[in-house]
Amino acid sequence: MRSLATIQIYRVVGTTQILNYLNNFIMAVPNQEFLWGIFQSVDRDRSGRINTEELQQALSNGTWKPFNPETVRLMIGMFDRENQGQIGFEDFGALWKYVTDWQNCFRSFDRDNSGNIDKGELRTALTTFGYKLSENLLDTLVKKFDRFGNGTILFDDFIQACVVLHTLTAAFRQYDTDQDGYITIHYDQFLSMVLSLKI
Ligand SMILES: [Ca+2]
Ligand SMILES: [Ca+2]
Repeated sequence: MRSLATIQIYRVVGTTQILNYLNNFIMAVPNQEFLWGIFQSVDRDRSGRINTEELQQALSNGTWKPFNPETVRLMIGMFDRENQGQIGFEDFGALWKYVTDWQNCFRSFDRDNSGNIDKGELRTALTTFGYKLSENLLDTLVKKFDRFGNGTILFDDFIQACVVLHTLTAAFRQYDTDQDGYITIHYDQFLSMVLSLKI
C-alpha cells in the first residue's frame, strides 16, 4: 500500500517514471514526534512555517557550498498547498520524504561514490527514468546543471535537472498527442506553454 506522502507526491507532480523509480525507495513516513523535532530545528525563527532560506540552510548537497536556491524554490512550490511560499508542519512529512527519496536515488546512481554525478552516471539515471537523449543533449544537460564547472552534477543540481526535464517533457507531451516526438504549435501556444511552466 502506498503511504500517504507518496499519494500526495503523485497528486502534486503527477505520475512519471522518475516517481516510479523513487517509489523503489518507499519507506514509512517517520512518526509525527520525530518529524516535529526536525521541523522545529529547521524552523529557525519559530514562525511555525518553513521558508526558502530556512529550507536552504537545512539541506546539504554534500559540499560546503549553499544548496541550489532553484531546487529549494521548486520543492517549496511542490508542497506548499496554500501558495504562500512556505511549508507548514502538515506538509512537512511529504517534503521530508521527497528529499530522502531523492537522496537514495542520487546515491544509487553515484556508482563510484564520488558524491556527484558524471555524464555516464547521468546517462544511466535518465535511461532508467525512460528518457532517450542524445550524447549532445547529455553534454548540454551536464553543462547547464553543473553549477561549479567541474563537469559533474551535485545532489541539489541533480534534482533540479530531473524536475526541469520532467516538466518540459510533460509540457511537450500535451501537444504531442500521437507521441511521435514531433509537435506543430503556433507562436502563441509556444509562449503560453513556456510561460505557464513552473520551473
Ligand atoms: Ca520559519
Ligand atoms: Ca559519481
